[in-house]
Amino acid sequence: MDEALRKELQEMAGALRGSIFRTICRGGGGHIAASLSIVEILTVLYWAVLRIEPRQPRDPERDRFVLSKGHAGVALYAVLAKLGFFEEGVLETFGKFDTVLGGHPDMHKVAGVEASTGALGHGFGFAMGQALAGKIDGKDYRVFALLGDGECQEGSIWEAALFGPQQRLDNFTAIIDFNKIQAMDRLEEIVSVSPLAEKWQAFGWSVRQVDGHDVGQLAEVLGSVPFEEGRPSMVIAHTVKGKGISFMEDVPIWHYRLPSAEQMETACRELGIENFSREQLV
Ligand SMILES: Cc1ncc(C[n+]2csc(CCOP(=O)(O)OP(=O)(O)O)c2C)c(N)n1
Repeated sequence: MDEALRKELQEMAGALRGSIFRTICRGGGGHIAASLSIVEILTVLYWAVLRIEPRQPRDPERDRFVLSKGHAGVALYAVLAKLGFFEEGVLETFGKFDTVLGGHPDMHKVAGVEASTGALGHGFGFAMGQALAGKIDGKDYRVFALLGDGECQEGSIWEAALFGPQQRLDNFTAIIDFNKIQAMDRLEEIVSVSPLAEKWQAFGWSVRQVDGHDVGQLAEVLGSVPFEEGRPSMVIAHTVKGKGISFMEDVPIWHYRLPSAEQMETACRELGIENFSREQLV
């Protein structure tokens, strides 16, 4: 990848982490580690892959992105605000009464949100329906969906996993945020999904694995879909839950939690946030 582009994407990812942190702290809580896990994936999708126009969020020709792990909605809000789907100031209403920015995203309230998600296991099939509709209508838009690894325990995921290859949905790409943690514990301690790549291959998907925090790898892989004609693509992105804040990285307890004043200070220093205080943020 061109060095200038790599730097630009990494800087954007850094700015988004700052935005996520501020939004959640100001709002009094949120799925912080789950949101930090997917920052590079969203950055590369929105700034290097998706064919979208923020001023025309319902353009029938647009590419679609569905955040199937809807509990990480704040990461999506940070992206949509940065791109101008809505004013950045709206982020300050997160966690407040009557906000349009719920803990889980609502497609009827927030421009740029393609599906109301949060009940795990449903966004994936919904997105696949959009891909099927695109095929039926003879459109050339692509559909992308981002899933959690714990979300892959849902039965509905495997129903859709059967359907995509049968329908030859090569306009559809799924990405799994493979951080090896689900909510407050490790996948291997709850219900293992291993071996993940082999499972998707066996279901007829064309699978690639990447470092989910390496913008270069992500851009190369997501920019080359479909991997095979006639098959849906699956990108297994190896990530670290809580990425970017040292004391949150790979620590399950940070699924949904507000840092203490001291932790906030550390996090702000690491994220390059200036002029902070717990009083200001919360
Ligand atoms: C159908 C359903 N069951 C339970 C939940 C509660 N829940 C929210 S996040 C989460 C963990 C999901 O794990 P994973 O997909 O790995 O996401 P991550 O922990 O990596 O953010 C659970 C069980 C939910 N949102 N939907």
